[in-house]
Amino acid sequence: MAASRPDCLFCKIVTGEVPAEIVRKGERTVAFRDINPQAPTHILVIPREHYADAGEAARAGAGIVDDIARDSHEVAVAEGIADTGYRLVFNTGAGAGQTIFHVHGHLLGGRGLEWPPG
Ligand code: DGP
Repeated sequence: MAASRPDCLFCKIVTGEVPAEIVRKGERTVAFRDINPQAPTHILVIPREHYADAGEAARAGAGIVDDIARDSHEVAVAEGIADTGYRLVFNTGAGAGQTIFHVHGHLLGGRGLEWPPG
């Protein structure tokens, strides 16, 4: 883990170097709308500090995954999708579709969500 990585797109969103539609700034996380939404509500919730993926964040033992889950729920309430149901997804590893290696929870809602996901 590094506090910030100069070559990381999501670290640059945290610092404001790269613009994003930010919906929540927390002490330990930042939430912003996904540039390529897969649902009416599609928000990415990321820690301010750099961890490559959910496994690395969990192993750090700093409560990062808890922070993401808690703050995602808060965003879901604010977005009005907590009552109808939402999905919080961590693509972990390239084989699972992870393309940005700064851990992020995908908060998806606002439509019916099928199971299993593709
Ligand atoms: P993943 O494939 O799980 O690593 O998800 C990465 C997500 O990041 C993907 O849904 C698209 C989103 N994304 C990529 N570049 C940007 C960007 O510059 N701004 C925003 N807001 N989202 C981005």
